[in-house]
Amino acid sequence: MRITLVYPSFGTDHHSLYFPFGLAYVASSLLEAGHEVTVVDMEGDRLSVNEATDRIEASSPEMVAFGGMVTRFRYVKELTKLVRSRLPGVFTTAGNSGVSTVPEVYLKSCELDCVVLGEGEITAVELAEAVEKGTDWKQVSGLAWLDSEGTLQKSRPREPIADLDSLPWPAWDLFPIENYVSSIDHRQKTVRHLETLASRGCPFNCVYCYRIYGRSVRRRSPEAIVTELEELVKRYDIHYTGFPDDLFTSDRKFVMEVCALMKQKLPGIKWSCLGRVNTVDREMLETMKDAGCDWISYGIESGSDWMLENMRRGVTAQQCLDAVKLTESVGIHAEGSFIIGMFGETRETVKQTVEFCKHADITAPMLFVTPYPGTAIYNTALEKGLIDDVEEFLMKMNAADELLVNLTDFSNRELTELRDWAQGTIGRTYLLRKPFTRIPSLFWKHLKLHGVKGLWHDVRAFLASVFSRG
Ligand code: B12
Ligand code: SF4
Repeated sequence: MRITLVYPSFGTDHHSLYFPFGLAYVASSLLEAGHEVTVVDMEGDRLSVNEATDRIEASSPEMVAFGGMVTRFRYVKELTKLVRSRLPGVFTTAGNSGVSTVPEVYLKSCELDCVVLGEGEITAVELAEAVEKGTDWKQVSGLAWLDSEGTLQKSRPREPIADLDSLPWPAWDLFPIENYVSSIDHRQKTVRHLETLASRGCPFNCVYCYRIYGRSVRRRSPEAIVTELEELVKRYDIHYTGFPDDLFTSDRKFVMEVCALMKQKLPGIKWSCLGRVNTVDREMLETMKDAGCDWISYGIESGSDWMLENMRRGVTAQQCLDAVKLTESVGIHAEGSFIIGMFGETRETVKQTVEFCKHADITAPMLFVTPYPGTAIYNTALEKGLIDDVEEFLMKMNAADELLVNLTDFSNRELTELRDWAQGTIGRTYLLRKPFTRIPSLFWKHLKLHGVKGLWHDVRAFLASVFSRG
């Protein structure tokens, strides 16, 4: 069957590219099942909606399937309508975190015959087979659709894939892979890079987080991970990699095994991962460093114990500080991410976050808390009537640098001012500690990433920190 997979655009003016692993895994499973698969990658090829629609049409598909996280809803909406008008008989579906959390909104607003809930590889293959053979696709597990009355219907839930090593490697070559490999990486560095997925799931329970793979963690074998990385080196000459799992460091033994094998088989390769402050220790970090790890991003989120408790983080600000210092002390760069505007946020808690960053000597963008569908705070926001119209909310989503839903007692203006002040103060303190190296390096990074707009953003944040009050 001819199937076209569509990766909707990221929707920002950034210059780095993130490879869509989910869609690439679905693509390789469909290929393995014998289908003819085309990818229309709006992100990797920088396509406009019209260009993407032309390419979809030119691929003469019998089925079109859309990926993209919840922030790309508006593209799925627009594209599915265009596809339906140009290719009326084609079967349309979509997968990923958006459709898995708010399937009804997607099905009502977009031209989709059904959506794939959760892990997509096996469901997509069974769905394609049913559509191709003309059998009743509603019998396939892991799907949702609207019945003739417009009511949401779901088939049986799909069982998680027990053995991740059984999956074929992502179908990198169906995508404009060279654009990804040579793009600026997430550290804003220019180095040939491509990441790999080591595990699915996270055992923790933070209230702002949605885990498509749930709380029980499935891991690939270290051998399979390293063999895949060796292939990436051979095929694409990568020098840098990473593990964009929910949480790479959730199991110490696993991390140690992966590191031992990477050290042995991939000596020159450097890498990064997402970490959690209560899952690392000195020996583990030293082993990671020894195996090439040079960057860990910790979700710190707040410097206030009260806010961390509100977020069900299960860690204290002191633990966060210790982990950042420990990581830096073994020679790995520690990056922190921060959010502002959680239920219960006050001027005092924001000041604690600013103080935290001063002590930790780190800077990071401070993003507005957004109650993404599927999270505990989304349900609370709905209950409190803070989201009137879910579709409108999805249409506005982007990268959380805009305030979409205010969960605090501040007015929108107060919260935005507070964010600008905190962001600016954190950045200014960080830069002025080593002005001759840090200022030029930050400006250069932002210029590379966002052009002149990025620089202007920096200058504004700096001025805000000087002139606004905390
Ligand atoms: C890497 C990553 C990113 C990368 C980009 C990834 C990309 N290429 O799109 C970066 C760092 C840029 C990023 C940014 C953001 N991210 Co992000 N990100 C992730 C992360 C950690 C891994 C994604 C991944 O590759 N997973 C592995 C693959 C294999 O899984 P998958 O993508 O879910 O795909 C499977 C299924 O979804 C399904 N599927 C997927 N696509 C398709 C398509 C079809 C046709 C079918 C049938 C099935 C299907 O099958 C796949 C295989 O099983 C996830 C967490 C996670 N573990 O998923 C968060 C996550 C997706 N991100 C999230 C968020 C909130 C964001 C941001 C909004 C954060 C922010 N505040 O700015 C931004 C959005 C920016 C934007 N403009 O859109 C949330 C989404 C929440 C939600 N309810 O939807 C997640 C779930 C994190 C979380 N735990 O809350 N992110
Ligand atoms: S934020 Fe990180 S640690 Fe918390 S539940 Fe999500 S993936 Fe796990």
